Amino acid sequence: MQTGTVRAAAALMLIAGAALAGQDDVILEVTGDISDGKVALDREALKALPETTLETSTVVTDGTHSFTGFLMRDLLKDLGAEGERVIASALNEYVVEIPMTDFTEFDVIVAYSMDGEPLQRNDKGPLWIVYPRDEHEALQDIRYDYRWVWQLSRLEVQ
Ligand SMILES: Nc1nc2c(c(=O)[nH]1)N[C@H]1C(S)=C(S)[C@@H](COP(=O)(O)O)O[C@H]1N2
Ligand SMILES: [Mo]
Repeated sequence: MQTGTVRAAAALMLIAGAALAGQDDVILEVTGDISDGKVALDREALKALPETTLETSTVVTDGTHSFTGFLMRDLLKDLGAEGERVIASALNEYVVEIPMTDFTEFDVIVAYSMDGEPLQRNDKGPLWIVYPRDEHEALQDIRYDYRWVWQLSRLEVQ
């Protein structure tokens, strides 16, 4: 991937922001140890990242589902993130700390769709951190279940 794709999209958003207020809703804010200190990303900026799909079961749904989104490590690389951990926060005030190594060891995705349908705010959306739980026995553990943040709205790199 071309480094900086999301950063460029975020900069464009800032320029267009005033004119398009309300239309290009920010769905993810990233702060902390990243190149620009703080970025606000809308759906379009996130779609600039390579799309990836993951088939997995979850602890909160029946059967397996197909999740589409982008790799967490692609986003973090694009933003120039450097750190040991990411603090992920959700719309419902849920907060959890995730070690950076999760994203290098596993293909953890940030999903915006499930079974081809955009994730809705009232049902785990707009973004949901999804681990490839069926591919790795190590991930079938409560320690990782905590990190499947749904209604994800903010990442703080530390
Ligand atoms: N946004 C958000 N994500 C969350 C949570 C939450 O309360 N809010 N709970 C976490 C926990 S503690 C677990 S075990 C899994 C499954 O949560 P559940 O068993 O409460 O449904 O989702 C995780 N993601
Ligand atoms: Mo939990």
